[in-house]
Amino acid sequence: MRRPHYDASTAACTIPAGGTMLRKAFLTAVLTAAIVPLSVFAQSTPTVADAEKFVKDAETKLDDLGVKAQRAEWVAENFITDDTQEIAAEANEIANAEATNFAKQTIQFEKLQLPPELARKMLLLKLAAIAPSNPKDLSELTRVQASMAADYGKGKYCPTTGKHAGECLDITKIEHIMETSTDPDELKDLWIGWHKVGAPMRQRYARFVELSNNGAREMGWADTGAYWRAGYDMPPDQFSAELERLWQQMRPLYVSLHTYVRNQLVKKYGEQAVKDGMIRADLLGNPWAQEWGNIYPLVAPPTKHPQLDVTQILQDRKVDELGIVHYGENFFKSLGFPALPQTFWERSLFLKPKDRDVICHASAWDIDNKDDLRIKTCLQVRADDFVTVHHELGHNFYQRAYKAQSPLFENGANDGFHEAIGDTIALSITPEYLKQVGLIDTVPQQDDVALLLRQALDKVAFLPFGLLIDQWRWKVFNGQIKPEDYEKSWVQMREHYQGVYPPTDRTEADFDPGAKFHVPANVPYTRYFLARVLQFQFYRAMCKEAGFTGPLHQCSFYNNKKAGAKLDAMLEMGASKPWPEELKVLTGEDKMDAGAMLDYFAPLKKWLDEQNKGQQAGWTEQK
Ligand code: X8Z
Ligand code: ZN
Repeated sequence: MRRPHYDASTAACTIPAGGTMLRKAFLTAVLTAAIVPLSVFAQSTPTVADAEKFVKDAETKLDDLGVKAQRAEWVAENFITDDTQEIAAEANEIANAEATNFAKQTIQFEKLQLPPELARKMLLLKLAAIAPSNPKDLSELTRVQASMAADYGKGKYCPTTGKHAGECLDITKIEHIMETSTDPDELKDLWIGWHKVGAPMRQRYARFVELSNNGAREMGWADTGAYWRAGYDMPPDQFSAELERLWQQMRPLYVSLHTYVRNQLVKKYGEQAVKDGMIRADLLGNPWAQEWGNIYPLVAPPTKHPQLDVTQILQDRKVDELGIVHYGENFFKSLGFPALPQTFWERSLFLKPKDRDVICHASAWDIDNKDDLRIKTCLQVRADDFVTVHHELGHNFYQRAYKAQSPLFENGANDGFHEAIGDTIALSITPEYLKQVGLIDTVPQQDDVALLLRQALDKVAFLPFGLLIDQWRWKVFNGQIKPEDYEKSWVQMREHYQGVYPPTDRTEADFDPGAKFHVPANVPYTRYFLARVLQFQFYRAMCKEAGFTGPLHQCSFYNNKKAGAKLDAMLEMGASKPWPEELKVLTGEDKMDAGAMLDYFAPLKKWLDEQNKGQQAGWTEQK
């Protein structure tokens, strides 16, 4: 059972309105009257046959109704109006209520010894949703969520001075300017301007937290964060410890990169780029400082062999936005996956419409849980979008690979898996690959350090960001962070994990978390942290399957059917088994391990540490 995803299906990014009250896209449009009374099996002790029937009914109903809600959501995100929001909110509300009702009923079967497959379905059903049972609360929760998501989608900054005075810039335009601008005043202005989108959400977010927690508690979870952490086939505390273990494995690499980039930025911008060893957040080529690849030209090592510039190559070859999607599809086909259905090309949204607001944040959908695959993006011809298209298609090909599973298993092994598939493929976009597909004529002499630095700016720089969003939200949900400290704690966590600071003083009138899509859209974020780790594990395994023996970062498994088959073997399992078992199918390992990522970047780490010699690494946080 999927849900709209922000790209991912079900498990992947989920959508605003119904949002992540529902773990899957079980949206339904069914009437409350159809809900089975909780006491249905209360009179007699239920049997395994009762459990089977119960699960089957739930799957049928939720899957069927989910499709309707997905359609409503698709329209709402493609045409943001009060009416479409309301229609989607209604559908999501019914779906959530229904799924929660089924989840609650699973308790009746807890004492039964069920066969493994049925037991897993029961577990997944229990994790399906956390809608509050009070209809007034549910209605308010759904609408608060929908309105925050819509406000984000409609968000614009209209500068009154400077180069863009008189224009109104949406996030796609702001990202685009911040990608290449090296004017610190312009960058600061855009950063501040975009972050204004968050402030009006502040109170609604606090209310959302309250209502969402009510739902979670009714279901027996300590709070919404605990519910989120329960989806990883291990006790929630163990999951937190796993994250910490992975982060500690990679933190030294991050600190080395941070130190190097900081020094280069000081050379470029002077002391205004740093404070107590931290980097000013607007100078990193991205509104959230989450990926830094765009500032590669500012930090590039001196080399005779300049790094390939994918944006330039695409533009030179006159590849348009749709062309980028064809390159993505072609890669999957080269691995043995069948072509996307014709409807994908007819029904997807590839470009930002000129005449209306849409939710531009890239997402992948599987509207009918069968073949109605789509993506929704506002593509531009640039390197970032080349990778994003592979990312999105990874969701679509995963969805299709597990479509033969029964509805509760139509999902990723966990949400980090769903986020990692397309990125795994994109790691194979090497210079050799670009030549193979005719985007360059000859493979230039390569400087490994340059290539790895370009990759690290996106992949490694992202790690603390990928971690901190939910570290913040988990504390918000469990009450350790109170509404009156939302902004202060956010700034502190950005400093603590990333070592970046805002270009201007922030106060509790601000709400910077609201300026990052996944917060108003209520999409959990730890999945992206996991995906950064997993994609290197998947990639290493596929390279091995393809018989590649050189340095990991030079591997491309393009055109390798054996590697494709190995990947498919895991994808088609969907959520039918605990993720460690599925990881084993592809990699032979049953633990998440940052070792593959560290191997990949090993030559860079050595080089960075040489460059950083004599420099003070790290930073001092403000208290
Ligand atoms: O949201 C996404 C995808 C959709 S699941 C475009 N990503 C995260 C982000 O943009 O913040 C992919 C990388 C991280
Ligand atoms: Zn995604």
